[in-house]
Amino acid sequence: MPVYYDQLGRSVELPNIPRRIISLVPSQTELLHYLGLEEEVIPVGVKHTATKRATAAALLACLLAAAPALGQTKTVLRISTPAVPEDWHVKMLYVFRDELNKASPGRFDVQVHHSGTLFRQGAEAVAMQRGNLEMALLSMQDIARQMPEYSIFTAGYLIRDPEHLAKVYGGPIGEEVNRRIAEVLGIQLLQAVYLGTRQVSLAQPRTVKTPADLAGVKLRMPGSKEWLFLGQALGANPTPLAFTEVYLGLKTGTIDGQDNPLPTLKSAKFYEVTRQIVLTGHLVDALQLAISSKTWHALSAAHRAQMKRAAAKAASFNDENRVREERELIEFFRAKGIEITVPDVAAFRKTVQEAYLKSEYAEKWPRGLLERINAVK
Ligand code: KDO
Repeated sequence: MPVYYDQLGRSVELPNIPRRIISLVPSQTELLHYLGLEEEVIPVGVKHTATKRATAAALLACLLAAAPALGQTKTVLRISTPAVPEDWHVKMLYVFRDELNKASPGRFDVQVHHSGTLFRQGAEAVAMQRGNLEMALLSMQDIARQMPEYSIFTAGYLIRDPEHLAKVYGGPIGEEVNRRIAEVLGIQLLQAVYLGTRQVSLAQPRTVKTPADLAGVKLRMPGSKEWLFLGQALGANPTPLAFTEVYLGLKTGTIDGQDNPLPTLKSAKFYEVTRQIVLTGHLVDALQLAISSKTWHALSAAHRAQMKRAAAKAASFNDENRVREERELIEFFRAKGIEITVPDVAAFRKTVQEAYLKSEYAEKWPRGLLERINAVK
């Protein structure tokens, strides 16, 4: 039996609206829209505890009051990301938009702002907290800046592979972390997506077997101390630079190298100014599709559910394409004349893990969380 929700997310039962009135609007969908209601089909036999009966009179009054306005204003959802349009996680945002539009035609105006044109990289979380931005693709490094205990998610060689990543963020650990982040930061993490496995790339080739071989290499990292620490743990000389500046930095020699997953090297065209890729695989990295609590709480329960479903579809699209590309790109880069080298990954893992474990970051990690993450199979 269909259940209808009002804008506060309360479910209501529709009264018998006289045919005379129904004939004023072209379809049941539009009628619901004018009433400020939406439809969600709840399987027969599932009891919806919050169901409240609204009287026919109240709904009719609501219909008559809403009729002249013919439709409510759309909720604008601006999504900010530094990524370029060719990147899977930007393409994914259009999947999110289209899925949401399919579920709720005309209700949302999803605007994708890529290439850091709306907010610069790293500024998105604060913009959301100040009410200046509705949505963003955040990194766990952005979160850790305000919640140092979650720097655990920025540690190299912690998450093992994309499956481990999906299980950690999509299981009880993710649920707990998301709840805490919502409470403390006023930001809801809708969906974790796979950014990829980060590798080191260099503008000029050199022998890199162990972290000692990266000594003195100006390795570009995004501009926060959590990122710089990762560069340092890898043995390099970390140099902060915004994502949008990396191509030029590699070309002009301001930086010697950078670290990013292979699909990013392709979409942002870094490979054009790269001579060597060192397969360190040092960070199996996630991004979080996030929405400000202010925007989230203004939505009905049904809209929130639609948004979650749209985010999950977008994530599958992104994750499948990224994982596939990571497999295929080695050959693509080789064909471009880029040298692909395999270092002593065990040596990198040991050095990086030790650096994290004895850092001030590890002191703040929630007790037992490291063991719980490692135990996720
Ligand atoms: C980068 O700047 O290297 C990085 O990979 C960091 C990520 O957290 C994320 O911001 C990403 O850039 C952008 O989405 C571009 O892919």
